[in-house]
Amino acid sequence: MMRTALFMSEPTPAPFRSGLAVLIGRTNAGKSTLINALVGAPVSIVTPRPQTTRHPVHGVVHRPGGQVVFVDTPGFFKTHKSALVDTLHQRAQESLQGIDVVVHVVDPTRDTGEENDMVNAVLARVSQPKILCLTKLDIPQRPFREAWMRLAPTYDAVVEVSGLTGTGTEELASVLLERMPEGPELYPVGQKTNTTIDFQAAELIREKVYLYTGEEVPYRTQVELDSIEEKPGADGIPVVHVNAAVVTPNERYQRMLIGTGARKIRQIRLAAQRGLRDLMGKKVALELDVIIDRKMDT
Ligand SMILES: Nc1nc2c(ncn2[C@@H]2O[C@H](COP(=O)(O)OP(=O)(O)OP(=O)(O)O)[C@@H](O)[C@H]2O)c(=O)[nH]1
Ligand SMILES: [Mg+2]
Repeated sequence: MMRTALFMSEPTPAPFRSGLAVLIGRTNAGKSTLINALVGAPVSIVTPRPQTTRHPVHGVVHRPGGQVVFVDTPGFFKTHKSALVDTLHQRAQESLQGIDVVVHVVDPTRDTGEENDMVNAVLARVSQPKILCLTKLDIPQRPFREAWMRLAPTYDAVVEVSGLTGTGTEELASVLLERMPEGPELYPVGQKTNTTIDFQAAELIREKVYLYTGEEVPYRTQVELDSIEEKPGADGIPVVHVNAAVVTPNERYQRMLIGTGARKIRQIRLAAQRGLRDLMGKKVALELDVIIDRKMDT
């Protein structure tokens, strides 16, 4: 009798929830920075240049009550028309399939421009719950905050965050988790992303290409990883040998990537080598070629 009473008074445990939340927004809004803050690791590359993200990278947030898998997407960008821009917009839209919640990431320091009209057109076709996420909360002047706040009634919730400092990210994770369906873990405990080490290494090199080259050069390049192999160094300490190539469509871009006296490619290589060392936690020797693939020149 006593036992039954005790048993009856115990609260029913909350169900485990899991699902996919896609981050969508204009380019440079801060989607990748936010995903990295949520996960607590650099799963997606970040640069100040538009259209940095090219692939829908997953960032996994594990909580005792569930799991939220964030899907990063290429940002919408209106400035120039190219095959790459079209592909990126296509990928962003495809990322909305099979997801549970949509997070519209906006930068309240910038005007709600044409690119946001493109995002709104995509969001209008979405039936899943929509969360408005205003980021860059660490910047004191956010002149477009009020304009976005007026749109709050058209969303299921509004959250303000800073991807840079992490403020508000815990709240965003909770708001999303409570909207996820009941279900098992989608990724094993501890796994932070869906990408391979080869992909991460190639992305890290691409990040440095974006940071060290100007104008349209980053948009006329891709990075291919040829091999990653660990060998004992002269002092017995293992060295990870990474061979990769920056691929570009013609000699003009090749020259720009190599730079006078090969200074540009050396800068890229050394910065990438440092990044790879941090990523792998081991000594890294990076060999980086710049090669031409004329098929890209279409
Ligand atoms: N101050 C501040 N800067 C931020 C914040 N989030 C992102 N940034 C900066 O904004 C720029 C763009 O950030 P990303 O995270 O690459 O933006 P994105 O939305 O992923 O951009 P795409 O991949 O091009 O669509 C970078 O220079 C970031 O450092 C933030 O919360 N505060
Ligand atoms: Mg990005």
